[in-house]
Amino acid sequence: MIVVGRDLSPFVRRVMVSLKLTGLPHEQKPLATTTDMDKIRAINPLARVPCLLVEGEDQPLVDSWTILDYIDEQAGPEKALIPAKGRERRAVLRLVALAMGAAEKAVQSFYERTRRPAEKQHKPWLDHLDGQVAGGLGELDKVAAAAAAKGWPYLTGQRITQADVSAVVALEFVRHTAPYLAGPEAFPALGALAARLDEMPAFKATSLERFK
Ligand SMILES: N[C@@H](CCC(=O)N[C@@H](CS)C(=O)NCC(=O)O)C(=O)O
Repeated sequence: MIVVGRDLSPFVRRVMVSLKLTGLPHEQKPLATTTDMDKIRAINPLARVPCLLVEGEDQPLVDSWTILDYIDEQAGPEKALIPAKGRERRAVLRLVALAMGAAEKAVQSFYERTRRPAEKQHKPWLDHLDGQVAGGLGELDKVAAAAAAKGWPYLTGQRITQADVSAVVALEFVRHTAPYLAGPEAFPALGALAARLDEMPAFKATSLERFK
């Protein structure tokens, strides 16, 4: 399967990390929304990344949620990153939704600041977006602190889930695109989780360092 998009996108990066953690064979076509829009639109009518091209499937899969669902199905129940059912599943989904909500708002804030001329930017709207980013990351930080206090290595217990992947990817995207919101001191418990996960090959291979 081929992932379309660059790891700079938090949605693409969480797909790439998930593929690496589950060990499924994959390639990447690193098309950028800034320079390759026509090629991306030809694959996804929404003109967004990520998309997943799967041999034998009629259509590309679009949206990271859909792609992660496919990855978990292919990985099987032992390796799936989102638990199949029950409280465990809801706990993970809640954290993933917080992380992706923060990431979506961070992307909007980034587009406002980088794609709109300064005189057309609306400060109250930017502040609102940044407040939503800080709200999501702040809640994830509390969960990370509570997990650490229980001696858990990951946000929801002893094994890594999509909650950890999406939370760390969201934090690192915000650090990269809005350092004024998430400097090294901010969100310390989530930052400690990120520092540990960054040592894993799946996170190292997709690091945002190369976009600096
Ligand atoms: N909900 C989507 C969000 C995807 C998304 O917004 N991707 C951004 C890149 S970070 C994009 O392609 N933006 C181009 C645009 O919307 O113009 C997902 O989870 O895949």
